[in-house]
Amino acid sequence: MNKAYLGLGSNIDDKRKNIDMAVDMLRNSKDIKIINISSYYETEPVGYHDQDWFLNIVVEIDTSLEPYKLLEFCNYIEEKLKRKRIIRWGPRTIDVDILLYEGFDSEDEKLTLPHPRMTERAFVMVPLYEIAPDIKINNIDIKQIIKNLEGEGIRKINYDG
Ligand code: GSY
Repeated sequence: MNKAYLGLGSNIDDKRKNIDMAVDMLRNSKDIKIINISSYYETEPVGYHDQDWFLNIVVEIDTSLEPYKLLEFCNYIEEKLKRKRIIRWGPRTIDVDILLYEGFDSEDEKLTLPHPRMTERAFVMVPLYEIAPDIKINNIDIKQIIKNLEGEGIRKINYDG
């Protein structure tokens, strides 16, 4: 089994339901074991601003799928949940991105790992920090990366009240 971290985000329709359905699909795969899930975060859109705020989480998994098979499965989840994405960087039903896959770095444009923009994005780094406070990305301590993030809006949600 290999450790990987996935970033999930939604900003169309019932965002929490979309995220929960994607997590259920991960959980129901015989090739994936969910190890940890961050809190939900409401996050300001990055890239294209004229759209609703996102709901984002990060999930830690152990998986027997090799990286490209895991990518296929992430794409399958997006298809299954009928991802709508009309504008690049624009609104989407669900995004399931591989952020990190232990022991596998790649510059392939189909699957670049670590995810090429993750260290600039509070909506990835803050939930990742919550579940992996000692991790390094490209040999840089996550605490250092978090300190240098721009002031992008992000708010932790407590659905349990
Ligand atoms: O890369 C994921 C899709 N996405 C997001 C996102 O998930 N959250 C926020 N806050 N902004 C985003 N911009 C894009 S594109």
